[in-house]
Amino acid sequence: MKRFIALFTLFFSSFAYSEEVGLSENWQLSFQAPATDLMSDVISFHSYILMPIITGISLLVLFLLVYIMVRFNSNRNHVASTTTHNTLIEIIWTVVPVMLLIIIAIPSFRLLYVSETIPKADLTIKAIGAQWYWTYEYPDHGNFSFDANMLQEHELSDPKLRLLETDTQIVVPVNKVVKLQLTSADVLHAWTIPAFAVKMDAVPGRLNETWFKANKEGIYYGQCSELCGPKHAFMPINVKVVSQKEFDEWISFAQDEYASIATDEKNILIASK
Ligand SMILES: [Cu+2]
Repeated sequence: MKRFIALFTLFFSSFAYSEEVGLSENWQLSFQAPATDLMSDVISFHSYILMPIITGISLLVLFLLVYIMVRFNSNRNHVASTTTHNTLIEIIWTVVPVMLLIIIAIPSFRLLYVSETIPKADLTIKAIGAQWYWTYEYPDHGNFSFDANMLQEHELSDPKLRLLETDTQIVVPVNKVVKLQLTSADVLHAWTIPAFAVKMDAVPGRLNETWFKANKEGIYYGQCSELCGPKHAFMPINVKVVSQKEFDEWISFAQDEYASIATDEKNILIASK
């Protein structure tokens, strides 16, 4: 009985989402807590439209199977029925699935449209995938750029978020539309933050665009989501969502910090020539 209750709770907890901000948790079945309106809508779509339909279909099929096994087994039916067609049933099993698909398609297309249409952006960030790290540029803020490399296990502090933490983080202000431009320096990568409902391929020689507007401060974690080579699992993504004031402070820090790295690299290049 205990096991049954545990399974039951597990099943229904899949309708809800984790409360941990920006992070998955052990034994989690469903989504991370949403941090954008788009992700909230995706979760509602899953929980209030898809799950009830799927559950209804599964229960109906299960009921029909059990009913047929009990009612029409050979012990109870010595002479098999030879019925082959029933017009009414055929109309029902064609029309009902079509209606269900339409019910699913309308909100699904709406979500697709929202995710594809970029509103007027408050800031632009360019992410460049590379084997096996991400480079970020802030073209609206002095065009500084920096790399984000995964922290090794001995570099992690508590709580140890293995394969998730990077040495630098992109910082964005809360409740602002961020336009994200994506490309790659070598092979296909994909930039993903589950809590934002953002997943976009980074393709060499092509500039993809997507957007997000985070409505909760916190650190959000994601991982490269396109098989890009042996270290595919080792190029995580960190986004730190902060207040506008903290963002402005970070920008002035980053302009000094990362501009000097760029100058150093340039000097090394010049020196090596
Ligand atoms: Cu990758």
